[in-house]
Amino acid sequence: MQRNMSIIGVPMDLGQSRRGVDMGPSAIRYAGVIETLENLKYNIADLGDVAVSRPDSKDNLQEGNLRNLKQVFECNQTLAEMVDEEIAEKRFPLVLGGDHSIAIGTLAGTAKHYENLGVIWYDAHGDLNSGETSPSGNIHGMPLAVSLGIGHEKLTNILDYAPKVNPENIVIVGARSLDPGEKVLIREQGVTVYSMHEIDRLGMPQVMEESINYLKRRTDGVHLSLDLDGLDPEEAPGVGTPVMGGLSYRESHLAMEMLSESDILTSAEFVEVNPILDDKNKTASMAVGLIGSLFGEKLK
Ligand code: 6HN
Ligand code: MN
Ligand code: MN
Ligand code: MN
Repeated sequence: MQRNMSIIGVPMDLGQSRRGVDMGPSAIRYAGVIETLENLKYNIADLGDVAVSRPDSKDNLQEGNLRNLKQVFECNQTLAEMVDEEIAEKRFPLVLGGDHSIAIGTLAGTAKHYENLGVIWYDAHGDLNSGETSPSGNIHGMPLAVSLGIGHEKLTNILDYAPKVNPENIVIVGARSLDPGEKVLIREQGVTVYSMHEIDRLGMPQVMEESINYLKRRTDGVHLSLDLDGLDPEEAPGVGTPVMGGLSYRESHLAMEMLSESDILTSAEFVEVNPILDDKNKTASMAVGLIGSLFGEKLK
């Protein structure tokens, strides 16, 4: 794993409807992410937060079925350029959200650098909607579809290329709330999904082993996009779209430890931490605990 790492905060809350997730990067920094990584001997450059513009009342808030498209696009464009530059300078990008719409920018900046980027999407949701299939109009439910080239052209074409990712290089882990259009897309495009059903049947060790081996065989870089709502909301309450019956903190730690051992990751992001809905910064602290395991913290 690359020892030089850049942290990029993205205080974005316009990709969904509940305020507070814009404070996610602060909460994760407050919970000690930099200290944790420095103790693990990474050279950290904290690049601060990407600017997110506010929609004013004159703006057309909804284009098609996409809420705040203009602001989400602008922020992701900037994020994509930053991620691109960090990778070009051989620094590992660690992006802190913010709602999951920011994966649009992270993946745009990342996928340029690989022939065949793999993606692990750790989430209760598939985030595979488009304006046509979305039940909410919230762009945080769309970033994975956007990376496949499906969705509004402004979003799919960031950095002037599309698609970013091959659907067969995507593995979703923890899904338990998929919309009808997302299920169709998963079948049609050959996305691999370990839903809670498979995780219950096989256990996390086998799920991660299969995922890692699969991606190792067919990709030349792997991005982890970890949505904290993949965890069970009883344990990680500080998220905007909680779904019961999720992954435990322990299972998630194991997943991170196995990823760390595999050494396949080339970029990562942790998203959807909402401190307003949290219980004493517990969810942000979990994010930092998981980041520690992901980057090599050992229990003994
Ligand atoms: N997330 N599938 C729902 C929608 O509105 O499209 C929920 C999306 C949640 C997105 O958690 O990042
Ligand atoms: Mn998500
Ligand atoms: Mn590529
Ligand atoms: Mn989610």
